[in-house]
Amino acid sequence: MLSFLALTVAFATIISTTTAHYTFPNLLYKGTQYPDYTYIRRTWNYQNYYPLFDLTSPVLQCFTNGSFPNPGTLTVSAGDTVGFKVSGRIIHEGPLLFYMAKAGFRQTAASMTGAGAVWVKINETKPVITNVPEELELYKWPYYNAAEVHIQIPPCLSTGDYLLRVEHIALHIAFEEGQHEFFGACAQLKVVNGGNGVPGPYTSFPGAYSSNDPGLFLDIHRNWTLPEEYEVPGPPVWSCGL
Ligand SMILES: [Cu+2]
Repeated sequence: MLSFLALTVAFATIISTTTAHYTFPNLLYKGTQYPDYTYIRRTWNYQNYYPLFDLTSPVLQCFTNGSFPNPGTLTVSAGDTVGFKVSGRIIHEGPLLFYMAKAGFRQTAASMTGAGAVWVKINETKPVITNVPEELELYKWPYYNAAEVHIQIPPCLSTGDYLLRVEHIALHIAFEEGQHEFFGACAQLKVVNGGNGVPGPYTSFPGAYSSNDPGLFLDIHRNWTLPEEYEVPGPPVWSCGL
């Protein structure tokens, strides 16, 4: 009886670990939700939804490992908004980030790897302070519990092929060094009607983050009195200055 109980508890733990995690399998554009891994590279965890912990891994580039089918490339205009549907919901606390990388000479969105200093951060979200008295926490992560996330392609971005990288960093157990959980994916886009923006600074994956970054190694539950000063890891955001 005892062993049956132990087995049941172990099984329940496995189930909750799996269902607690999330991927970004569906692109959303102009009211259409595309099928799984259409225009989005199939991620290493597409079946088990595991978090990535290793900040030194090239898997961090696009959350792919080994080969994956070419998902195709979607044509969008600079300034358009695209989204990612979440498998389930983002049920961990932490920042949401977006990066873009432009295909180099003789590369396309489909052929580029995402290696090297090619990435520019185009958006990041910090926690926000709430003053609602009934809230247990004094702050909220804007994308906590989100079922989809959206990003505007910078209106001044130059025309060309790009990878658009979404990333959510879960910090609920980040009080232990190295216990940040990374989730994300890359969409393959052809950006048309672009502008003359000059993006930067550029960063690389791996390389953008280290395990003792103040935004990756902290206790968000206790002794954290100034969430508005939370430092989102990685380079500063580039925008068109609009
Ligand atoms: Cu987790």
